[in-house]
Amino acid sequence: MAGTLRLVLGDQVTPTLSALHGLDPARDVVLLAEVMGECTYVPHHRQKIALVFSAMRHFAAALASRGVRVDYVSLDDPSNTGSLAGEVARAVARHRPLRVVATHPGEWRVRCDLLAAGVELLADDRFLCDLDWFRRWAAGRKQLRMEFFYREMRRATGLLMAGKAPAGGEWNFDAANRKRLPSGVTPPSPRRFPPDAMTQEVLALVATRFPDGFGSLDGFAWPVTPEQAEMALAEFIAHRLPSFGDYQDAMASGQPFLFHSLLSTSLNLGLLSPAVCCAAAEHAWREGRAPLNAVEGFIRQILGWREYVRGLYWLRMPDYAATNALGATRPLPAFYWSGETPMACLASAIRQTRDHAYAHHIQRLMVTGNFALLAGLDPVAVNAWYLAVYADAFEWVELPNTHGMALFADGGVVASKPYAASGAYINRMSDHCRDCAYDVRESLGPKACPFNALYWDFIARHAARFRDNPRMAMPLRNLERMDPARLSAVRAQAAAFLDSPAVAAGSP
Ligand code: FAD
Ligand code: DLZ
Ligand code: SF4
Repeated sequence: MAGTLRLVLGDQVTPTLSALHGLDPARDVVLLAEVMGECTYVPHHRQKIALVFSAMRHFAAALASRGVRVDYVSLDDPSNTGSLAGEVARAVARHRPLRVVATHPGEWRVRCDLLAAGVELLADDRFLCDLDWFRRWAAGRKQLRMEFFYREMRRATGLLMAGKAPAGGEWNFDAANRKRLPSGVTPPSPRRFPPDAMTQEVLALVATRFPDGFGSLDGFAWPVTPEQAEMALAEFIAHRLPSFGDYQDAMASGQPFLFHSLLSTSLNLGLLSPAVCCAAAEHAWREGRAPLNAVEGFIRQILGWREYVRGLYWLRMPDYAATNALGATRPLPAFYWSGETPMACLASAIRQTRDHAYAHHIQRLMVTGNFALLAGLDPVAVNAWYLAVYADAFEWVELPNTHGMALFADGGVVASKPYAASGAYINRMSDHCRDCAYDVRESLGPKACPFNALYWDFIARHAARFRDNPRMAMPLRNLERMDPARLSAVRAQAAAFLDSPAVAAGSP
């Protein structure tokens, strides 16, 4: 008979995890389980499955080397039930523990399954803001704006503070962070980690069990241990953080990573702590190794956005996922899986997603997200796509970003206005339009950039809803100024495009 059975989930590979607090190596057992149900609830990118399994296996080996009793159920175990609840039940029968505990999972669905299986859930303390603090912050507020949450977090943590004032006199340097990548600038490549023997075994397993799954396994190079994640952080701080701010919103053909950190997988799996990332960035600024606009921009993403979306997810779920404020119902086009579209910006973002299980924020928000918003794609299908295709996607962080920020399906909880843009934005921030089959300057005719007609159709379709939103005053004024005959033609063009084979529905 065991003392406590301690379940560790795939995104909980953190040595200091609450589920491991007080572990008694003589009596307790740690359970990790690779299960088919978690691999198929959305059609995950194969690199994501491999990343989770490899991180779990490395974590299990590290625990075992410290003398911890680890019960590891592999996907190929003939007795594997295929579900986390099933594996907890089997492990209970094997070990007959006094209690079963786990750290609170990162998805509502898993929370329900574990509670139903009798697992005691402990708070997840791997974040900078605890959920009670967030609830108190949110209580009684009409609007839950990230910017105000972020300022509170700066004050609470002391990060980038000069006494009671923000360092540099401003809370937010976003206005300085919107540069296009100049031609001739090549960002330094991020540190990548070639698969070791354990990861190679996982890659072979995933290739065999998911032969037709979405995404390439070639070039898998994610950090899978805390040591690797720390090396990735150090490399980012030294070589790419200094330009992170300037080119944060830029996009460039053939440059999937630019100056981004690629740290989201390590943060979300728990290989790296958000406090360590923020402290390393602040330290670089205090030593004069990175400018304030870069460091503030990076810290805001982690201390602000990442903590904010987590608080919001747990505050609003499960109702949050069921909202559809803009009544969007169109199925997901096949090109979201294949990348086969003449729209160069979309093709680039989706092909890179297929190759690397990665796209940076502006690609997710202003290319694939913007298209989904303008075209009125069904939020359930879009949310499932984002949850599937990115190696860093776990519902607590994916859903508020997709449903709220990109799709405005929550009616304006996350975003104060929809992030809707015509082709002009994409042209300003990237070089994609140069090589596109469409002409970004045109809104009408066979060569016209589809984003243009879709944008005006979107604004016209939702004009009544946005009339009271001061942040939408400018596009609405421009809509009113438009010649009615031209507007009708533009809207007809948008409708014809949406009904054309170019956006026909499809699955992976
Ligand atoms: P960097 O640009 O280097 O940023 C540094 C870190 O800040 C990231 O590693 C991440 O941990 C954090 N961060 C940045 N922006 C956000 C944000 N909006 N919300 C939360 N954390 C943020 N991020 C995920 O981690 N998982 C997701 O499933 C996810 N889905 C998204 C879906 C959409 C539609 C959008 C618009 C954004 C999504 N994001 C998601 C946020 C962001 O795009 C990714 O965190 C980022 O692209 C990861 O790459 P990076 O590590 O190079 O980030
Ligand atoms: C994403 C994922 C995958 C692909 N596989 C597993 C698994 O086999 N076992 C596991 O414990 N977790 C897995 N995960 C993560 C879960 O789907 C889910 O996102 C987390 O449990 C939420 O905390
Ligand atoms: Fe994208 Fe339009 Fe530019 Fe083509 S012209 S790359 S579709 S924004």
